[in-house]
Amino acid sequence: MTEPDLSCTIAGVRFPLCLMNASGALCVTREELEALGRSRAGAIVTKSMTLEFRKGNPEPRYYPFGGGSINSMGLPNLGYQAYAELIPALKAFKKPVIASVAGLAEDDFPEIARTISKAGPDLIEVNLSCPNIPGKPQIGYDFEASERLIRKVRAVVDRPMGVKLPPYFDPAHHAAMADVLKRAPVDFLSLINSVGNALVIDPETETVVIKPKGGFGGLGGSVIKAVALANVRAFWKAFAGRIPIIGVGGVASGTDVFEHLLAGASAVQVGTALVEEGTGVFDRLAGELRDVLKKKGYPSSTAAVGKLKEL
Ligand code: RRO
Repeated sequence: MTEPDLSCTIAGVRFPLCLMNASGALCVTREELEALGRSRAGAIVTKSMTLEFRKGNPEPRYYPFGGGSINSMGLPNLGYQAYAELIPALKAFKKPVIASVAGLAEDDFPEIARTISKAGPDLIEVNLSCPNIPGKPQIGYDFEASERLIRKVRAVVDRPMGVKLPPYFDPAHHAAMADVLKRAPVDFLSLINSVGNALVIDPETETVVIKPKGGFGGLGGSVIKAVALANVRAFWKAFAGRIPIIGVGGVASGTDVFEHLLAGASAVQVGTALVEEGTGVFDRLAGELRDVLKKKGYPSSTAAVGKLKEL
């Protein structure tokens, strides 16, 4: 059998490999973004950007443990102007550049999006789901605010745009967000952000493991894979596969990628495994995915998308 094709196309943009970093993972500085450019990653995703430079929350603010990680980074980033200046240089790596847009207030989002769109990223990912800013609830859990914000951003960008959503845990919430997206359409979905406001405890020292918010933070890694798969599947079904999905959550092996594809993802992003392993993770995952697809008789990653069987 010839080698499986691991490329994909999302919102008209071709990715040479259906694997990339999750926003937040090794993508804040110019050096980190260029390292992603040089790596096997199929795209370069920026850290979510705000109007101003942010140092982020006090440390320790990231803690890996067997099975995953907890973080409360607090949106450390260079500020959107810096990313607007960086994007043209990042495009020299000949792979898609995805600008992740955030904000501390609703009107920050369109202001940032307008300028960043002009810098020419291939796609814009609007982060509706940061769980770690004290006093700021995740926008994706407020359906009216989400719809308002999507409309405002859509009106000022001329690049394909998608939204990064928080995990939902009830079909009523999947349906409510799907209704928002039917009224205020986007070009792709990134599912899911970390599982917000989890608490990891070190029983030895009897303490929390990260400093911000009394130890509460966003859970990532293998422990959230099942939640991520459920959200990918729910939205894939809600739109009968018509909105491309980037799966995020618990991807640490080629088999994990394959499961995201089966659930309905066209590509996947890697967070915890990238932070723990470095950019070599994309080579390993690409090799493992190729082997899984070969063994299963799929000619391409695209051929597996949404092919999950139900009982
Ligand atoms: O910076 C963070 O604390 C952070 C963000 Br913006 C996000 O969207 N998800 C996350 O787990 N951490």
